Amino acid sequence: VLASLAQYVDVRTEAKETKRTPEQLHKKLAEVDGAIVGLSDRIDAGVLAGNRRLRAIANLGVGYNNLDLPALTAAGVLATNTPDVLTQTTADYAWALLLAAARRVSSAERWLRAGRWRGGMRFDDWLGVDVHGKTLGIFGMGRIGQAVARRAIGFDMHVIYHNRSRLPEAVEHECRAIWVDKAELLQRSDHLVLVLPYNAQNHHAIGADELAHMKPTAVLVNIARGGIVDDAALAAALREGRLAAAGLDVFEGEPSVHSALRELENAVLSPHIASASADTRRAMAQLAADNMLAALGYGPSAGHPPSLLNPQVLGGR
Ligand code: 8YV
Repeated sequence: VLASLAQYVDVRTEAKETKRTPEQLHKKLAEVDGAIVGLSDRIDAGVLAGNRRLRAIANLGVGYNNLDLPALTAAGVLATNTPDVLTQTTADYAWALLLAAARRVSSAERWLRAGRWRGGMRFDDWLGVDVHGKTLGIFGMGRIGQAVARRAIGFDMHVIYHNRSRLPEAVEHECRAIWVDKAELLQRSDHLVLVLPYNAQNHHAIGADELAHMKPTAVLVNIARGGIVDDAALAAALREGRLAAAGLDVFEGEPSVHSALRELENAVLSPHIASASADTRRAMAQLAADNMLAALGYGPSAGHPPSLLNPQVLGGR
């Protein structure tokens, strides 16, 4: 990927283990024509202030709530993301979390590794909840939500979904999914997967009230964004048995994770890795690189980045 960039532009790479501060970002962005950034890089009017050089930001991710798009557009900076290439891998991971949480995989493994499987085991030890044959709720039915739904067919599940807008009938039919309102989604879902984009309107879309309407035998999976779920309210529901289990890949304020969640045996937790397969991460990096080159006017799609988020900027150039 780097070589494909280096054919046309001077590339600077940076190992980044800790989050960059806005001041560091401001300084870095002033020195480059384009930057490939990650979700922990918040690109807003502040970090762009006074920057006359920057022309493109390529986000390494499909979700781009880290980008202030109006600010980038106002500054004349092209912004891109990485849709499609991660859809299937991310949908696979929703299932990994759902199955692991429902069948208590992580907790059982911890128990085994701790050397506690010594004598016999009771017939009714390690009982989980079933996934097959149940009703799967999907909150957010974009590309990834639809890919999650299609996999449910193999588990003989009924799929209901909630989305701002209903899908075309042909897509609903293909996914065998039925639109319901949010209240019905919460009440009827045996298990619920969150795949909606994060924005100010859906901050804590799943909070104490919503959790109170879910079944106590339900598993909640969040592969969307931290902030969509009120993590403190979720931890309380899990601790008090008002929800069977949760599979969480994203957290409010990540990389720190609410201590109450970390203590729970019925929460399967992972560090935002839903798109992390070798093939998909390579494809994401290549798409980000292709977007960057095209935005800077190089390569086969010069001037037309494949996944441009603010085409208005091109009109203004
Ligand atoms: C991250 C994601 O981009 O695409 C998204 O929206 O959340 C992930 O794929 C990935 O973890 C790289 O930071």
